[in-house]
Amino acid sequence: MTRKKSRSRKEKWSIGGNFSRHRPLVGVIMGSTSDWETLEHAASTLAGLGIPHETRVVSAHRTPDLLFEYAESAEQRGIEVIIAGAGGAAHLPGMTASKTVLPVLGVPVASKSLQGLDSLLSIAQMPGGIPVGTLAIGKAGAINSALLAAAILGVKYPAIREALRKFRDLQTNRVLAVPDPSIGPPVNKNDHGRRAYGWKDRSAQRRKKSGKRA
Ligand code: RP5
Repeated sequence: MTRKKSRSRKEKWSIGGNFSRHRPLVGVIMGSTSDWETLEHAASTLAGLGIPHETRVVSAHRTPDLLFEYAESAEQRGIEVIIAGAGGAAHLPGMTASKTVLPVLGVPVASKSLQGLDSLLSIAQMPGGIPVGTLAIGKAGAINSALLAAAILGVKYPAIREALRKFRDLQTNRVLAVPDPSIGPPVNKNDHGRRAYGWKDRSAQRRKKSGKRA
């Protein structure tokens, strides 16, 4: 069900370059399938920007050999940025970073007992010498990990840089489109920022249903 949700999100604001046949540039890994709920926001953001990526479950504690293999082979396989999300004693991002010189962006997944504060500290408090770019806990961090990956890749790939610029413009337009939230969004079908984010014009839907014209 969640995979379906990601596809529709991609369709709503796909603004990226034509990288569809390209090898994955970003590896999105997570410690458990339960982390997908969070990391899918990284994946769908990458998809929206047109950045080829792969998604894998790699557990630092339960599949340590797989983690080493993944991190050691990533560069050779053409991966340029790794996004690693984990919760609790979140060792995945740090251990991955210790086995590759690729940039590793860590996403702290909200844990049940400590709401992700444990994940955040486990990921951020790396010893000097092995950095992990640590994002915010949960969905915001997952989205931002993808945007940061885009910014890193954008230095080398102009199409990704432009996709990121477009994303930022759409985001700005979305905010400016609603100066007063008590009034609601203007009914303007040419508002690309609004449509790009799948903002449903409910009053238009209601009018259509009742057969009334605007
Ligand atoms: C961590 O333990 C995972 O990253 C996950 O966030 C957490 C719980 O894992 P499950 O018990 O849901 O598999 O390693």
